[in-house]
Amino acid sequence: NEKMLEEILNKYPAKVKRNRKKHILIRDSAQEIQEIEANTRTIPGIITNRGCAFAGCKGVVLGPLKDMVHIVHGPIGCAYYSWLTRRNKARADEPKQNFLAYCVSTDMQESDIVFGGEKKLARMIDEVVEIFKPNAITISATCPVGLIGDDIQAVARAARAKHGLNITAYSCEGYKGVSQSAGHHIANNGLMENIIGEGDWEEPPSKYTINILGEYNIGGDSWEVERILNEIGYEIQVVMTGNGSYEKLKNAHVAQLNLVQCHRSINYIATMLETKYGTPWLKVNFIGIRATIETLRNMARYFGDEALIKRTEEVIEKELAEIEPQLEPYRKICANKTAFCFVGGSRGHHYQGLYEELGVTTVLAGYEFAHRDDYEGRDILPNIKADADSKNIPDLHVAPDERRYRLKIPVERMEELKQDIPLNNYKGMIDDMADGSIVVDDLNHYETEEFIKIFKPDIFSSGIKDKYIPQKMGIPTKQLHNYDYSGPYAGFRGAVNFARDIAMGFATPTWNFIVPPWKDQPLLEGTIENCTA
Ligand code: CFM
Ligand code: HCA
Repeated sequence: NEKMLEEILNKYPAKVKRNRKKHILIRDSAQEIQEIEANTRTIPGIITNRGCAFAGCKGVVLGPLKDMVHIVHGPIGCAYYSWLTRRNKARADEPKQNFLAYCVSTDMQESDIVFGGEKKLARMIDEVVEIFKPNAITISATCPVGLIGDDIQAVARAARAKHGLNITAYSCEGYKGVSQSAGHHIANNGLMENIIGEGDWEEPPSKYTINILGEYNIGGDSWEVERILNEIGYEIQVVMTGNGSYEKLKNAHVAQLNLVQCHRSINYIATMLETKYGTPWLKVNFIGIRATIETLRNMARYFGDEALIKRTEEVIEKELAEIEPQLEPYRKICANKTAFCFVGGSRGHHYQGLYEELGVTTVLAGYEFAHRDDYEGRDILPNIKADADSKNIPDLHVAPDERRYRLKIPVERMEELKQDIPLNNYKGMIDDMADGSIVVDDLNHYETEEFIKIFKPDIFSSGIKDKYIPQKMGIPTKQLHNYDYSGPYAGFRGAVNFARDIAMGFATPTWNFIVPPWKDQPLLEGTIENCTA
């Protein structure tokens, strides 16, 4: 309640307290609007889980595109850290066109910082073309590149002319934004400007051609989603960007519908595709059984074809018959448990439904770097004031493509559908949370410990940086970023994998060997005055 929150915040200096107070709320559905501050600078010195703009651009959005070589211009650490650690899986469509297992970097040294690294970068591009012959190349900038003023855009333009290959540069220096979110925006702009629409296709290859946006094939998630969609009869042009490729991305403009899984990282492309090609987007969620079913039904409604609607129901029925018996033993173990669910920019919301279906209540959730609309819903977009940090990354000016713009469905039908399905829209996380639960933006180490002491959740789901805090307190954790060698968790079969993994967490006796601090230390500390005994 309010008092306990106040106590946590009281440990902060006054200025920090004022700041953090705006990033935390207790869910109360009686209030019509609950506002939260998000996408602002982290207080220096607070141990945050956030990453940088380079991580969002190269690591998240560009990195999974498999038939391109992604050059990291900078000291080796940034390249090394973003070298498949996110477990975005890929299989080559064409022989020898999957370069994800390589870590390609200019490995800048002190002398490059002093004398400039442009020549070294140009030489590296020549080498990459010669050795790998990739379909395209990206160059991502790390912090020192911007500080010393290397003009990577000029190097890319020259290399493009020299090699006749799509070579583009991304000025995504780590400091370009307050988190990885800025890097998503930079990558979205670059892909839209330089790759999407480059292909020469004019028509979709099948009746139900779609793109999947904001799905990165972590632990194989998009393979499970594609399996289901293919079975129903959809043609997937490209997944952005999990297991995606330059070859498929360049013809993404032909799709009749764009699905958006992670809105936070890719809403920019979704809206630009609508403006330029007239393709609507549908907010989907393939995490959780109910969410997957609802998504499949919404897709079928969009296309409105009786045969497709029937086929959708058949597939749902068949899939449920397969997974329900498998889920049963795990459901027994998971019943009546509680969870914290703190992830980057959309999973903190997406996983709550899956938890609930397994009997686990989310008592605290939040995002590292999401924006207010991810918490409060898309309708509040007009109320968000852009600050200097968010203005740093310009919105691209996109206009309807004279030749290729087509209305995919009539305007009236679109308006009608919008009443029932999340076309070009989405709800926020706050709306879906139970009264009394806590929503925290940019949760830090101190608050993690304090909230754990209060709620003593049965499981803590987050990332590699914060998972050791709860573990040391005797609480099982579930990595919801790269899934810790497990997955897929999406779709029907993924739900079974997830149930199995968290049930293992609950059932393992390991945690009984760790004594949490509240079992051998008093939660309240103090002295008793005037004690005569
Ligand atoms: Fe989207 Fe993602 Fe996420 Fe994200 Fe990420 Fe990720 Fe994430 Mo880690 S794109 S916002 S920048 S769903 S890498 S696959 S798990 S923080 S919640
Ligand atoms: C990133 C990638 C990351 C990190 C995960 C973590 C991922 O932000 O650069 O902190 O555990 O999902 O791999 O979000």
